[in-house]
Amino acid sequence: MHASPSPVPGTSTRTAVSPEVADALGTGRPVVALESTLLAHGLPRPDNRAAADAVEAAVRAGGAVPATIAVLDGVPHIGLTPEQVDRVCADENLAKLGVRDLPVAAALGRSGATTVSSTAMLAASAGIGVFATGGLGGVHRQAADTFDESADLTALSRTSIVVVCAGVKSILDVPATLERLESLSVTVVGYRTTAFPGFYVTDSGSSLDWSVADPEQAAAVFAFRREGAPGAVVVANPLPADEQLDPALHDRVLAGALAAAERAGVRGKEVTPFVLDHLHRASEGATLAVNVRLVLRNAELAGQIAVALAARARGAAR
Ligand code: PSU
Ligand code: MN
Repeated sequence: MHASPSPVPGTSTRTAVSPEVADALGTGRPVVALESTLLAHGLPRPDNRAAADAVEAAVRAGGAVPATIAVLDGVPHIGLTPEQVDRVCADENLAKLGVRDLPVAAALGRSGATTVSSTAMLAASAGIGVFATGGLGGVHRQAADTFDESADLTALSRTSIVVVCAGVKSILDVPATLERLESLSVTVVGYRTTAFPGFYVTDSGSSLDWSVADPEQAAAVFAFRREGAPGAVVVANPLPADEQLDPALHDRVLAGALAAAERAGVRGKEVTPFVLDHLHRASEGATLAVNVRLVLRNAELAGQIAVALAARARGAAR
């Protein structure tokens, strides 16, 4: 199967949509976007390759068509062939592309993995309503000094999409990130909980005002959000307590990872990959297993929400 470039309304005519995704979008079947930065920069090689397949399978288990997004030779691809996923997972020098990097990659013909910010933007422009990831980027713990705040936040303030995640990465300042999400008017709901999840752990310690009980409610919230104001609906989906990382282990390895990043003088977009990699090593793979598990759960729930959204659209058309 080859992804033949087909133009998407509202995006560069050089965006390539895979035949399966184009067909699903054209016939109103549910589609879930998946990002590639978590594969290329968040999970170690070669485990990332199996994770990529498992995440797509989880979307299908939820009832939707997966659309993994990456930029290859300057062209944003929505839906990848197995060979293209190989490339994303194997290339050690693959760039990490946020929204601001997309025009440069396009102009210079470069390849890169897309973050939450750029994946959300490309997905929404292609008409995809639901996106699954692991944990959002946000306000880093030293942000008062470094100003390091993920572009994910501002992108979500202006992009109409549902993002299913396990909260924000626990390497961040979680309460500060929730404050920024409020300032930016991003809708945030817990999935069957008002305890905001803490990525590797079930409960971050921060709480939410709202929760939804099922995929239909999540889809309904998004339907109203889309009519009202641009911006995302974040569906925060916690790991069950018996599947989370041991919170004591979490706190111990996290402190070590943040200290190592500080000592190494890591800055900018290298911080998140560096800290995640350190955690995977320091926990002897425990954070890696939990990271993959939470992404799979989010992908399946995203598939179910996409199904509910497609059913609403059919109902409205009747
Ligand atoms: N979720 C994961 N692992 C990841 C990410 C999300 O489980 O590696 C990625 C996403 O692509 C997100 C990025 O956009 O981390 C945030 O990077 P930064 O903090 O540099 O904005
Ligand atoms: Mn940053």
